[in-house]
Amino acid sequence: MISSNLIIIKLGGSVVTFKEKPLTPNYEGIDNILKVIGEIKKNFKIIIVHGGGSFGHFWSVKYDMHTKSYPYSDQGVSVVHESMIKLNHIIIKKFIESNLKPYSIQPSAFVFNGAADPTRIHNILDMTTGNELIPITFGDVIHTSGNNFSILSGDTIMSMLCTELHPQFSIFTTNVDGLYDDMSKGEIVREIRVGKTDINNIFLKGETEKENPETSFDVTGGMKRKITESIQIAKSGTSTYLINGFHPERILDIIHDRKYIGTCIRMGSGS
Ligand code: IP8
Repeated sequence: MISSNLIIIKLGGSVVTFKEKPLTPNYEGIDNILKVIGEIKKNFKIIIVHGGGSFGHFWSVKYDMHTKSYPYSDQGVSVVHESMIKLNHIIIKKFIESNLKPYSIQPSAFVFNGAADPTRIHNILDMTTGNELIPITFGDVIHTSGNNFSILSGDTIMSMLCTELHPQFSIFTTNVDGLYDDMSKGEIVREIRVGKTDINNIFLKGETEKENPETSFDVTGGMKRKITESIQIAKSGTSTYLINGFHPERILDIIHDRKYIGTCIRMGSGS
């Protein structure tokens, strides 16, 4: 059953930071999205996930850490985690300044041994009921088992939350307008129907196109991971939208059922 007044939004690392400039937040990028979130808040419960951008990814590359569960260096684990706490703190402060009552949640509060705990996830939703809080979680390095840790992408967290909570809208913001089936023509795929659209070409482009800045300097898989997670979300009944976070008004276009620029990934049935 879809939760008709719930929206879960991923703030891409390439929107909230300057991805090619180590440890540099993009305050303007954050501010612009906040204005739109303020608008949405009038009618929706909101949960936010943000990515690592030039904070988490910068250090994950330096310490050679990836999504694979592995006994990475303790120093690397500490430093990557600290950088994500720092970025989260910057974003949380911005939300507070905008009177948007954020509540920061580390993913280790609801992910154990690499799997999400459904009860904890429902607790996150409960927090938004009857008050104005906006829970905000983020991609991070988390403990898996024994000495092992792994980088958990905010994209995977999106899928954990959405497949459990069934929001009306799941929206990924990135620094590109959507998915392209032909980068040279600059044409955006408006809709992918899971089970109907042949996604192989789109997958390959997302993985190999060097022109797509979202895919460089990224230990969690860039656009390809977004597609994989979006497909999981679509299969659970929620339509997912990939849009350009530097045009956050497109989120309003989507929720008001207006024409929008972006790619929608949804289940194959229907017209
Ligand atoms: O940017 C990655 O999260 P993502 C988090 O959402 C780290 O994939 C620590 C690199």
